[in-house]
Amino acid sequence: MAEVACHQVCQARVRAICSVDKSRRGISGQRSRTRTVRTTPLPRYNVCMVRTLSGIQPTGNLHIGNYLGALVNWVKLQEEYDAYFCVVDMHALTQRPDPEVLRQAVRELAIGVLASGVDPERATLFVQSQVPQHAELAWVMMCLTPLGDLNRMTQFKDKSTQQPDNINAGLFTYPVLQTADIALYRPEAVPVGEDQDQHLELARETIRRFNFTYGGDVFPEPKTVKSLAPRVMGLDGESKMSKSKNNEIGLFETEAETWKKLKGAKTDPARERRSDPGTPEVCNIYSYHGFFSTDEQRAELAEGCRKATLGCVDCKKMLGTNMESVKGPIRERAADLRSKPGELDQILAAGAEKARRTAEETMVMVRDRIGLAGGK
Ligand code: AQP
Repeated sequence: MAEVACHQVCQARVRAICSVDKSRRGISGQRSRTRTVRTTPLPRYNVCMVRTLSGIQPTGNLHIGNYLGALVNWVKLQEEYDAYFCVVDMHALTQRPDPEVLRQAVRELAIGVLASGVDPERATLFVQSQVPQHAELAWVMMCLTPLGDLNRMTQFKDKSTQQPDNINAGLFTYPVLQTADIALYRPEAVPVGEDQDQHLELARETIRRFNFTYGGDVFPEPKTVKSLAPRVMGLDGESKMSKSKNNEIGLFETEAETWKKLKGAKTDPARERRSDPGTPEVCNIYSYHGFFSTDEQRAELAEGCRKATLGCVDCKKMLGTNMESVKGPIRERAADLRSKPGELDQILAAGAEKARRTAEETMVMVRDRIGLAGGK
């Protein structure tokens, strides 16, 4: 295919992937009202594939917010894109974790990503610290990022409140390292949850500034691929589900562990007694049904809630069962991967090798443009 025609096909594919197809089914196969990404499988190593990059922090146990907000998307994206998925352990340093805990968290996270369906034959899965070019490009991007832009980042303000005894410079410059993570692989599309919108906008601005300052053809300006579940709320119903907020349903939790959490979770406050009618749309538990239950089940639950013919416990039980049908197989695959540590090592080593090659190609161009040693 001629280069121009190939580029046009790629652009058309980005537009198709970024569009919404309401007719498809949700994660557990049921008809869903949530936004879904259209997928048209391509040959595995199509050179024309548009590149994408996304990362996840090894800061605790994966939860269903990470799964619905990021991993479900990744599994779809690997069919469409030349996908790079990264365990961002350098970002996790901003929380000053115990070294052994961090090492273990990296492995567990990689296991979770693979068990959720990311296929190392299709996507490149790697650990950020195995590609030193991330830190190198972060410094370049740091020198292009106005302090005022970083001052506006709401995540820094949130994290500073969460860890008042450890407000370090890494926490402040976190979005710059994230800009480098993205730019290094020159992706044309980046999937984000709502919590990352502001950081991606900053990354785009910094990339524009680099291109304007040093010449416009090093980095494409990545488009956003909206997540299927941009903001999954925590069990408290007050803030987004977060590893560090103790409001999560863990992806690897057993059915019994999940039930313990669901049992005590808040529902519509109007339903004090079983005979009190409620409003499903204001109930956090009902919002989870949106991801795990069928249209028919949701209609039945909504009617039962409004007419007070169905109690919150029954509603939670159905949710627990439906969640388990998604989480159970993931737990089994994770257990299998844990039993083969050598296989995980090989996957991560191969991923890192490929990521380093791509990253070095970028850095050769960058060093050349900005006047550092080591350009072409
Ligand atoms: N609640 C959520 N709803 C939808 N998407 C979410 N993501 C995280 N929480 C939700 C998406 O998961 C990906 C990886 O996130 P991360 O772990 O790297 O960082 P995070 O967003 O800061 O996640 P946590 O759980 O809140 O971690 P901590 O508490 O350590 O900061 C991203 O794509 C994110 O959008």
